[in-house]
Amino acid sequence: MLSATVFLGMSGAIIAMAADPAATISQKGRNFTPAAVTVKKGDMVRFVNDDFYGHNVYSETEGASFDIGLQPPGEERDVVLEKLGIVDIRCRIHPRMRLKITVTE
Ligand SMILES: [Cu+2]
Repeated sequence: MLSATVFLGMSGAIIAMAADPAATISQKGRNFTPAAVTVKKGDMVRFVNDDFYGHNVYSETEGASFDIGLQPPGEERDVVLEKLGIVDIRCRIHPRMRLKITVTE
């Protein structure tokens, strides 16, 4: 009985993590596609690496900084944006990659 409860709890966590993203950004050909997107505060943004090499998405925007680390080809990473305004997003490996996310109420 106890193990069943634990199992259900874990299932709940997995379902929460698998929530649908408000926006999905593809990284392909050393570009973010789309290069600009608008989401609501608290929305999840999914980054997908559709290239044959790694990327490292990050932001140094004040109050919205994050770094998802080295992302191998084919992997997905999710980020929740909580700060209103424009979040400037780049890739540590490819400095010319630029993405602008506008977070609204
Ligand atoms: Cu990159």
